[in-house]
Amino acid sequence: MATYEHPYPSPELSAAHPFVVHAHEPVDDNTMRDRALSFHALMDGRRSVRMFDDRPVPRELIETAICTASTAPSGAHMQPWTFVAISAPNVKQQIREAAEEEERTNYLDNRMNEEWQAALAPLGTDHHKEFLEVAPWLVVLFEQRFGETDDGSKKTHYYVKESVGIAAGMFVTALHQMGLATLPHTPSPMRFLQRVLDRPETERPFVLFPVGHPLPGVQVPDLARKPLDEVAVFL
Ligand code: IYR
Repeated sequence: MATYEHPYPSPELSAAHPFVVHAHEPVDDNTMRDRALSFHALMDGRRSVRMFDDRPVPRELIETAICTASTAPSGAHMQPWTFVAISAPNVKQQIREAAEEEERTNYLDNRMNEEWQAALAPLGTDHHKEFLEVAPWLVVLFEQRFGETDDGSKKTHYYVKESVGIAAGMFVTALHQMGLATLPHTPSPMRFLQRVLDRPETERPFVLFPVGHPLPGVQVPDLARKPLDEVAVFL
C-alpha cells in the first residue's frame, strides 16, 4: 500500500469539514477484465438513432437516467446542470417547429459552410426533425453558468462545460444501459430552448436529447470506430 507524505484530508481539513471513508469494494483482476470487456461490448453496441418509436417510456426511467447523469464529477461539486424532461406533446411540437426553423437556415441557407455540410453528407442529416415530436421524451440539458446562494446572490460555477459534458456522457450511457436510445441533437443556435422552456438567464442549452425506443428496423450509418492506437497514446 502506498504511503503519503501529505495525507488527504489533513487533520486541519477534517476538523473543519466533514469526511467519510469511501465505500469501495476491491475487485480482483479477472473480475475487472470480465467487467471491462462486457461493458465495452455493451457500449460498442450504442448508436445514435434518428427515428424513434412512439412507444411510451415510463417517467421513472428518465428520472433514473438523470440521477445517474447527476452522479458525474463536477467543478467544486457544483453540479452545474439542469435536465428539463418533456413529454407534453404541445411543448414537443413547439420545440420541433423552432428547431426546424433554425435548421432550415443551417442547411438550406448555408449557415453551415460547405466543409461542414460535406462532413455531414454520409450521415444524411437535414432540416427535418420529426423525431422531436415522435420520441416520447425530449430531455434538454442546460448548463448553469451561475448558481444561486441561499440569499439569492450569484454563485460562480467552475469548469461548467467540462462538468456538463461529463454528465451528458453519463446520461447517454445510462440510457443505453437500460435499453433506450438517444441522439445528441444541437439545433444551433439553441437560444429558443431557453424561451420555450422558460429557463433563467443564467442557464444555456447544452444539448437536446430525444429519448425513446428505436423505431424497429431503424437504419444507422455503417460506421467504424477508431482503433485504440488512433485514440490513445501510452507513455
Ligand atoms: N445540428 C444539425 C447539424 C448536425 C451537426 C453535426 I457536427 C452532426 O453530427 C449532426 C448534425 C442537426 O442536428 O441536424
